[in-house]
Amino acid sequence: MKYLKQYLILISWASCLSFCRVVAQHVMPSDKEATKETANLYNNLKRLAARGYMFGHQDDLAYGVEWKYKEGRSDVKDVTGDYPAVYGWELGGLERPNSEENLDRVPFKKMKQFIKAGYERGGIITISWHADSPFGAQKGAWDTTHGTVASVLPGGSNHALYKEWLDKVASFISSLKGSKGEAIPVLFRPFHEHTGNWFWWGKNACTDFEYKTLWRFTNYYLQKEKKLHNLLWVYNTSGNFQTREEFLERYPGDDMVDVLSFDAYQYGDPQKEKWFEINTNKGLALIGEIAKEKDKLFALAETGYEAIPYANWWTETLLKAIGDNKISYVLVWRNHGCQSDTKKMHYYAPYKGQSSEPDFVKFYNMDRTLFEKDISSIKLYQ
Ligand code: BMA
Repeated sequence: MKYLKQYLILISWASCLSFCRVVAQHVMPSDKEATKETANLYNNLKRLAARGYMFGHQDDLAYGVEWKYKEGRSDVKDVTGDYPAVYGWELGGLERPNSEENLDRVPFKKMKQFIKAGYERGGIITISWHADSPFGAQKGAWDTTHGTVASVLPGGSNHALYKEWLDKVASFISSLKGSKGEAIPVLFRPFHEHTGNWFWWGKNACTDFEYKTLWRFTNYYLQKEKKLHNLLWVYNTSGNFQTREEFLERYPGDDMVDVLSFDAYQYGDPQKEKWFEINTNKGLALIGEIAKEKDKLFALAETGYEAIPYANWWTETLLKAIGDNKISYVLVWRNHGCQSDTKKMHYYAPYKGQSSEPDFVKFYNMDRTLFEKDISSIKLYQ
């Protein structure tokens, strides 16, 4: 009897300990009602960051340099034999009346299919939104008229219109379902690069308070009114901040953010000047510290070197820019190809035959860089 009691106590202690451990390990993202797959993704991404960072590419499955809408094709896959681990998609244009395609002419119907295909293979989905100015689509998101943010907030002249836009965003996101009918988790990155001066939500176009209110209202509306619980919220500045205060100036709050990030692009010749490498590395270290304190993820949400004119950019520059920072992912922008107006090449991932192809394969083969084959076996949603 005595032994039985001790045995029972031991068992209950052991199960309590393992229960506590499970509870301690499994934290909820900022949305306390997040779906199972979304919460799993959040927790698994935290563990994954210790092992390496995922590579992402914008519009990867839709088109590449000199091709469009070819089933299963991807410039990244043409070069490495593998898909990226993260797929970036863009909602800009969805807010327009009867809009069928986004600002980069990707039909929303096709985008949904690509998102499902990437998710079914175990990939991660991130979505940005270059929403038009509510005062008119002429300059799109690149309209810096003061007062625009204030106009979409409660009490503002465009508030009702803004809610209609959010209804469209919600309807798009809630249509993203996996094969078992589960909501596909999405890393949502609205109102990005807000420390820059080029969007209507940018630094000079609205006050810190207005920006935070825009974020908080959007989060509230999508989560509480539209009941979207499959979003991880990605806070994103441009790469121009120098201090943690600057990075956090418009931070809307831990209760509405899951990933800290910024965007930074390479310009000039990285062989002559190292500012991109140094600045990006410094910025990542800085937001990495904040992420650690706040127990959040962090990422280099957009980067690239337009047309990749330096053949070793991947291992000589980007790899060093990331350094030892335990980011979750790095995403390069879209492979548009030749721009009809400027006749300039606009692409950020190599394609078959592009001069940085061998170096990108080297980058692909590194232990710390994760592509689809690395992550699909880990089952990040379970
Ligand atoms: C920019 C460019 C544009 C594009 C926009 C939104 O960086 O690629 O051509 O329309 O992003 O995707």
